[in-house]
Amino acid sequence: MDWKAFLIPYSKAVEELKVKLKAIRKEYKELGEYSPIEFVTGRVKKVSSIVEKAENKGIPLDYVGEFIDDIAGVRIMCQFTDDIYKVVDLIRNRENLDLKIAYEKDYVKFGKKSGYKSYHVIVRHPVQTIFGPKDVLAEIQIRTLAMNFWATIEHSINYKYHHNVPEDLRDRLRKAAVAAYALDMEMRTIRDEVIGR
Ligand code: 0O2
Ligand code: 0O2
Repeated sequence: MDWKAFLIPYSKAVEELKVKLKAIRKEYKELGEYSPIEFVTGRVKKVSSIVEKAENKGIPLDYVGEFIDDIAGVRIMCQFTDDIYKVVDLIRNRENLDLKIAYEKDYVKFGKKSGYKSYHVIVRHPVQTIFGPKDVLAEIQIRTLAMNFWATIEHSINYKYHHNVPEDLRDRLRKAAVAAYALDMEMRTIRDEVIGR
């Protein structure tokens, strides 16, 4: 497998999506309005992680482009939980214009067992290559700063323990996720009260 060539369209998709999403933030700022997007990051999945995920899911390497949807990954951070849904609507408004939505996963309303919360929109984003056009699957994760704080630390703990985090730590992480969500709710209430004053 020529990974270098395989990953070129994915890296283009990440760069292009980042530019487009950052442009949305810029537009709000230029209009002097509040932006539901705080900041945007992106990455192409490491080859070792692609291979590991393919092995775990029983996906032949020739099919990873079709069955692993987060080889191209973009992450949007928001200040408040309601911003997440505003951003989802902004993405939905682009349907059939410069992307197609493959499916969505609402881990904000329905958090994962680990405590993970985030909204995932899996899109097909067209990129132009020297071999012609290619539709690339990309995962857009939308989360609050508190959800990002939790997910970033949980991810590194998972990595440290090679995905075998002891039950007591997993339990504490679940409790920390509840605390992070409570913080999101409290910040939203404070914001609403400040606006109402
Ligand atoms: P600016 O001028 O800082 O606003 P890139 O290639 O740099 O566009 P990349 O490599 O995908 O982006 O991700 P990176 O470098 O981790 O971070 C992307 C953007 O998010 C950078 O801004 C960071 O400054 C910003 N960022 C990262 N963490 C935080 C954070 O905790 N809070 C805030 N507000 N911003 C953060 P840019 O795009 O380089 O531009
Ligand atoms: P990485 O290292 O971030 O690239 P599925 O078959 O749909 O149940 P899948 O394909 O893993 O499983 O999809 P899912 O669960 O929607 O997760 C996709 C991505 O969401 C993950 O990619 C993570 O980035 C993030 N994610 C999901 N669950 C968790 C969690 O419990 N903790 C943290 N920190 N992140 C999570 P990867 O490939 O797992 O990892």
